[in-house]
Amino acid sequence: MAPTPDFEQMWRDLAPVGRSASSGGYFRQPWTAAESELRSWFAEQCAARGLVVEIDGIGNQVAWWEPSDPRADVPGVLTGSHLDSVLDGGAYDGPLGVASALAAIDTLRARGFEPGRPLGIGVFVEEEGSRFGRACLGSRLVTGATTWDEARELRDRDGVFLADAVTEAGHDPSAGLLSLDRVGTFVELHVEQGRDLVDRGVAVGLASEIWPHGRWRFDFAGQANHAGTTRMEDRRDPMLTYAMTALAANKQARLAGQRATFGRIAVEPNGTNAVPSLVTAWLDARASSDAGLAEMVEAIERQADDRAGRDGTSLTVTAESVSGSVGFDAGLAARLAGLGDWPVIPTQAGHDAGILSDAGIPTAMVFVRNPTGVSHSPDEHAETADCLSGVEALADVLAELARPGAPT
Ligand code: HGY
Ligand code: MN
Ligand code: MN
Repeated sequence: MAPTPDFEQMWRDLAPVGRSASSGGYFRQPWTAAESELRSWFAEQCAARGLVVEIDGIGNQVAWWEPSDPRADVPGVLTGSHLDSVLDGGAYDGPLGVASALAAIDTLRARGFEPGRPLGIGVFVEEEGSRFGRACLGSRLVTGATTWDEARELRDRDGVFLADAVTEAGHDPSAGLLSLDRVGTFVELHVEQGRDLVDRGVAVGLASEIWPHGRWRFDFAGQANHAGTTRMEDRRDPMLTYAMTALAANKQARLAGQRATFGRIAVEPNGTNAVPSLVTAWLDARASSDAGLAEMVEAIERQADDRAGRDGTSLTVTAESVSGSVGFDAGLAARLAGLGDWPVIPTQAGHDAGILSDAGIPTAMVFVRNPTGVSHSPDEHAETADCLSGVEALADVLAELARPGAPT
């Protein structure tokens, strides 16, 4: 086999794909040219390593390193992550887990490791939900948490149906979805999206849990009118109701020690000299418990409703993507943490690992230090030395899970 690119070369090869010349951020939305280029890159890297790549009807991929002993067709170990990004996102969120998985297999081979069970790398599409609004859409479809009949009706900001975007990108949804039947354990390496590891002064950690989180669409309807001739007391201005709701959400989150963000808004008709008729805003809310999340969202909705009553506007709230709390397999986390004395820490970020864990697959996450904690931003960063420590840690984890005779 020809020499395969090491981690740093893979990272250099990925750097320009979908990168904005102005912001330096990434636009790797699913079923677009940039993300398709990454999907091809992954298939090439797997082929170069003799891994048999499978792609499903919507673009999810899995590649397996088969044990030389055919009797070892026992539940396999899957690692991997996603290649799509948020709008103007960072380089590491997603691709670090995929490049590290490829590099970890190279490391295991360099160590002379022979897997005692199938060892695979998976890449799930639309993890960010940045185009069709449903987080972890690829892994939800594969696990059945979302059905294709429901998902196909999702539309992006341009009104394109999911089914059309998938087929226009060259996939055939009727070909079906990946099967996870062979997967006994899933491990996702991910850049930490927070400051826990950097504050502890360590390069690698494991995940204990994912906070429950979700996305709610708030439609504030008012009355379009002239920005100049309409007296202030005669207005039914949905922008006002939205603005007060954004303030209320921020206050609720701060008071409760949770997280709430309105990061996306659409205004109709979006004219400078007109009171809007409609303001649509999306709330991203996250909390340390399912009850806390429900309580906070209810409080925000209640205050928005009250304000709408005073503004003469109306409000409709629609839950678009909700993910319950995830507690990763504690025994698995403890067993793996012992490999490197790694801390086991919570995260407020959603991951495909959470979806597979919800589907009953014992799952772990390996975090790599993020020196600033910044993520979902062109400023997202991880030091090369820490990325390489992550590769070594992932190789240790995969060796522990896939070695001959490893307990399932
Ligand atoms: O939004 C999230 O929690 C994750 O980064 N997809
Ligand atoms: Mn991610
Ligand atoms: Mn993300």
